[in-house]
Amino acid sequence: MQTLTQVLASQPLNASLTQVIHTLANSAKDISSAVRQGALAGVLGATEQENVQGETQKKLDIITNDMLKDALAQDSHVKALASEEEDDIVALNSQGSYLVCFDPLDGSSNIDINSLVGTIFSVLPAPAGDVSAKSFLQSGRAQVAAGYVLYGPSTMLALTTGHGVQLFTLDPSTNEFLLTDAAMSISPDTSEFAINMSNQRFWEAPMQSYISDLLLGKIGPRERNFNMRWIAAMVGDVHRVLCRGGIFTYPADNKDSKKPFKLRLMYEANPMAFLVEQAGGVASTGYETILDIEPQHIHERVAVILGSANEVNACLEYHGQHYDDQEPEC
Ligand code: AFP
Repeated sequence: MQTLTQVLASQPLNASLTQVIHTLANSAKDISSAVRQGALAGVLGATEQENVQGETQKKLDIITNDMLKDALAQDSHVKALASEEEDDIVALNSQGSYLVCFDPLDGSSNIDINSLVGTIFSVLPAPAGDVSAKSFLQSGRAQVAAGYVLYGPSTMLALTTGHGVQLFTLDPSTNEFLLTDAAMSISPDTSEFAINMSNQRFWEAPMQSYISDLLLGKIGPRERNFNMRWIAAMVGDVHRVLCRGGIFTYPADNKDSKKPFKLRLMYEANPMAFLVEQAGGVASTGYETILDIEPQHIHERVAVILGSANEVNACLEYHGQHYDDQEPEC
C-alpha cells in the first residue's frame, strides 16, 4: 500500500504545499491519540469558555485547536490560519505561501458520548503583502487542498488537491497513513438522506416538500423508500456520502432569525464541497454552488445540500420551483 508521502510525490504539487499537507496530517495523528485517550486523559467535558460562534468550548476543542496552531506555526509555508475556535485570524510566517482554515474538532458535541468526530481543513494560496482576515476571503474554487481526518474505529484521512479524492487509513503499528482508496467516487443516485429532522417546522417551503416526499417513499412521487442517517458530525455524514452515496443537508431554518444557517463556509462547507465535487457529487446552498460563493466573513455560515449528483439535483428542482416564484430569502 502506498504511503501519503508516495501519493503526494506522484501528484504535480510544489514542495511547500506537500509540506503543509504533511504538517496537517502529522498534527491529526497527535489529535487522534488525544481523542482516543478521552476520559483517561481527563479531556472530556466542557470548559467555561465560549467561542466566537457563542458555543461552549469542549476541553478537546481547545486542546486540538492549540495542537494545530502550534504545528502550523512551525511550518514556514503557512502565512496565517483561521479556526472555528479563534475569533480572528492568527498570523504565522510572513514569508508563507499558504493560508489554512480548519475546524479542529468537528462534531465535538459527540465527544462525551464516544461518537464520531473529525478535523476539517482547507488550504488557500496566501496573497502577497501583509496578511489580514481579508486575505482569507477567497471563493472555494481557490482552494489548493482540502480534506478531513475522521477519528472513528479507524483514523482516516480524505484528501483532495484537485486530482480526485484519495482516502488513507492510519496504520496504528507504523503511525503511517496508507492509501486505501485511490479515487473515491460518489454514486449519482441514492436512497439515503441525512438531515436533523427536529428542525423540520423551521425549514423553508422547498426543503419541507422535498423531505416530505422522501418520507412518503413508495406511495409518494419518488416511488421508492428512503433511509435516514444523522451522525451530528458533518465529517461523519460526509464520509458516509463519499463511501456509499447519499444526500446530506443542513438547510436554512428560521429557528433563530439571527442565525438562519448552521454550517461554516470557510472550514466546513468549502472543504467538503471541494471533496464532494472532486468525487463527482454536487454541493449547493439550494440557490448557488457552494464553491462559487464569495465569502464576506471568515466565520460566515451557509446552507448546505451536498452528495449524490442526481439526488442533490432532485432537491434543487424543489428549490428551483420556489426560486422561480419569488426571490430566495437571504
Ligand atoms: P459541533 O461541532 O458543535 O458538535 O457541531 C457539529 C456541526 O457543526 C456539524 O458537524 C453537524 O453536521 C452539525 O453541527 C450538527 O448540528 P445539530 O447538533 O443541530 O444536529
